[in-house]
Amino acid sequence: VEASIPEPQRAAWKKFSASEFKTKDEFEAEVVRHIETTLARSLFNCDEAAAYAGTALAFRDRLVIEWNRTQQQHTYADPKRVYYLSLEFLMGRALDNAMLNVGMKDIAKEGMSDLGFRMEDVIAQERDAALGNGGLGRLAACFLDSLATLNYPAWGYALRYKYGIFKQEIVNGYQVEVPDYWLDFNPWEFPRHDVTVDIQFYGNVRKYMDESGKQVSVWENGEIVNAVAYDAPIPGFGTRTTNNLRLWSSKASKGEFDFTKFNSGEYEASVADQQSAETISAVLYPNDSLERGKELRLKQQYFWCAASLFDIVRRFKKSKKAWKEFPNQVAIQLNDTHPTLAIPELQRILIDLEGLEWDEAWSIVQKTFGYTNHTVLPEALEKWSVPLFQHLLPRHLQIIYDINAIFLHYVERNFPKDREMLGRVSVIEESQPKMVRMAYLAVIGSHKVNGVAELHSDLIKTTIFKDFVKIYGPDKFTNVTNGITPRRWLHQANPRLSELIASKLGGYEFLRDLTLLHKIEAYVDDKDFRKNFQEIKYANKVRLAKYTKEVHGISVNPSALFDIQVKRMHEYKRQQLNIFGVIHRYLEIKAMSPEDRKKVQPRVSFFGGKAAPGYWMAKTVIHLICQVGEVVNNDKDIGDLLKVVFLEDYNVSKAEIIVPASDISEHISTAGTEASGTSNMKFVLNGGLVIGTCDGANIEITREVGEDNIFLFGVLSEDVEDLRHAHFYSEFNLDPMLSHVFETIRSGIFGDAGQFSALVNSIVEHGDYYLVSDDFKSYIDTHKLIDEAYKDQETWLTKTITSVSRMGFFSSDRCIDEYAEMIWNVEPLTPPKQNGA
Ligand code: RUG
Repeated sequence: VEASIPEPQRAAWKKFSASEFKTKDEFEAEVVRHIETTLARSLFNCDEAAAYAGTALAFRDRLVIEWNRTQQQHTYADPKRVYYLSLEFLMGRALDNAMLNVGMKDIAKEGMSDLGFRMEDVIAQERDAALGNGGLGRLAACFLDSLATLNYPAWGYALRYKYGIFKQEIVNGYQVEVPDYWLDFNPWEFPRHDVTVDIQFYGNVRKYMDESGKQVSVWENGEIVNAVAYDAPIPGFGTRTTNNLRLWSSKASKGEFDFTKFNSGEYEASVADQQSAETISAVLYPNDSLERGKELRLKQQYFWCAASLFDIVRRFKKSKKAWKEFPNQVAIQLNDTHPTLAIPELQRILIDLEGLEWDEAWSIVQKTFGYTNHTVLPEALEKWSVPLFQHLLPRHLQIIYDINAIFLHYVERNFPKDREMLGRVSVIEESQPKMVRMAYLAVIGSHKVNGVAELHSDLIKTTIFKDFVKIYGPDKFTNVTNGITPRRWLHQANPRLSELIASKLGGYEFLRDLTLLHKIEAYVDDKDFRKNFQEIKYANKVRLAKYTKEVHGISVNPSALFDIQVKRMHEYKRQQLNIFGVIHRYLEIKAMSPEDRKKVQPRVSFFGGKAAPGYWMAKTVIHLICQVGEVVNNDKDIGDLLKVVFLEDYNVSKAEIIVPASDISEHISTAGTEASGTSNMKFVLNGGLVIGTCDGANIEITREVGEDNIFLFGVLSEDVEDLRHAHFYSEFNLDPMLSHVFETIRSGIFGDAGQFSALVNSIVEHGDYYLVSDDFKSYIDTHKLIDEAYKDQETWLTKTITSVSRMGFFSSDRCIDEYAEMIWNVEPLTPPKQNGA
């Protein structure tokens, strides 16, 4: 490409080509230039928001230079690329991450101070990019960080929601949802109006024979909506590689509005098409692990898959390679079933638009896709009604029927004695109305299916995909245990701990190879190291205590044991077990003599998390937590012995304050329900211990840190079904301690008991599906052990240091290398050295 440009132009271009700032002065010059010219502000009216904007724009320029270079290198080398399709990317804030990843935070901090600002205040101005619900979206964000850090040629594809996950306000102890319009000022994105794709919905399919006698299908007469690309640079840590996250925004294809209608006075009708098109990417569905089958959601999924595949195919076609090379150039990972439509869409492109034969196309499709499953919960497995499909995506439904027919033929031939299997594995569920089972389609259309922790990957093979293991053999199914990026979850969230570790390991290489952490175990008895480690934990607790006072008006003592459960509110995650335990603790303290109270280990129980707006039971649990807090925190008998705090609007940037402050964190899902969990990893990496069930990644955390360094309790997953059965068919014996808790709730001391009756009755009358009663006693006993263990601060400290040193396995870099080798078959592409060719 370069050779086609005449030398004088090339020289002029190179001479004036943008270059990145390298010194503090150059940084300040960039910030001031942006504040004065891009933002039209001055020394006299530059507030913290403007200081943030100027700093972000200065860093954005830096990222863009590397981003352009990375993309040029990738275009030139044309390696196999990874495309990570995820409907959610819970990115959080970008500025701090950008500063740390390019290694310029210290310089920027000094520069900001010269200009009269504190870096913490500047960073705090940024709104979270909250395009996700919880673990699934945050995992995708950690993966982008690792992909760039490890120099993999990779793109993320998602939707550019106008409204991310709602902001949670707590009003009189109830959750209220407030829209999160985060795009007011977003310096991190670049609109690419030149990258606009036509996406079709509705219409009909016309079939005819062409001259060669081949049947041709044409999808026509549909409605067209435009997908406009918005790009965000993703910088790697300690590398020049800067990858791309492409977000699609929907726009009416007919221009801004209908002039004919406008001129005839029909003002509302004139903008109706525009509004209807823009609705597609307007809002993130706020359900975590729950699918509701709404037409707009299916529209979102197709809009995003079709735009992304168009883009991927266009990039491939530029290379002029044969179609059979497609899977050697392209690996597409489906993050959950949300992007499953990409499977029939690629098949449609190949057979209807590119003229390939079915079998050749299907072989390309299967080799291209990998599918990650994140749940075995039945309510989270996506199904779409056939009539809805027929209406919205008629050609895709035909293709799905054809995929299914060929698949069922195969099953019939290979399992002639198991007729029932056909009904069990069919992509089409024979219900009223018929439903398309997206998870089955994802399994059939992919070459690998993975779960996200060992137990979970075993469970999918014995439950939801049992028949598919028989059909395809066990090798199609694999495990990639989740991980987290140590850049955000250690270096950024806990800079002092990161610095302490670096001081012992001779630098920050551990942030690129987290297994190096094992070397700090050698310092577990080192007096200075221990003292520093403990001081850092205390300082982090002070930071959270300060936040709690400022935001919630609740004073907590940083010397108390900080017990934290922050995650989406869900019955399977069992925040109800936790709050019942807190009530039990409160009752116990109340019943004690003043002498006995002196022996009590003071505690603060922190909760945080959003409930899906329509999830009434989860909202009831939030309300109970708030009400218990009101009573306990104002009870003079209790003082600092127990405090209960509901941290409003839990999100990524708040997690960065909360996670480093825990002594204990709670990961207490009913065994077999939490696929992995990732906050468990974050807490341990930051020097907290875990109370948890034998579920998800808790099991591998135990294997790594050792049984002595984790507090496990509760029933095992293999016993869950029998216990559920027993609740209905044997006598239901409620633990007396739990009975007492329920009586207390019924007494009305936490407000109108009627509000909590469904919650209590779900346990005492409706089968206790989540086994709260079965686990209650061992949960309480384990907390007693924790209280005792915490009193011995020296042993506790040894446990925490040892655990941190053994967390190397849980880096998302390890996951990405596993995906690359086992599933994608891609290699890193190292960027040239600075100033190199
Ligand atoms: O609930 C799971 C978590 O256990 C897991 O750690 C996370 C990332 O793998 O994904 C969560 N998840 C599952 N979010 N949505 C679903 C179901 O669609």
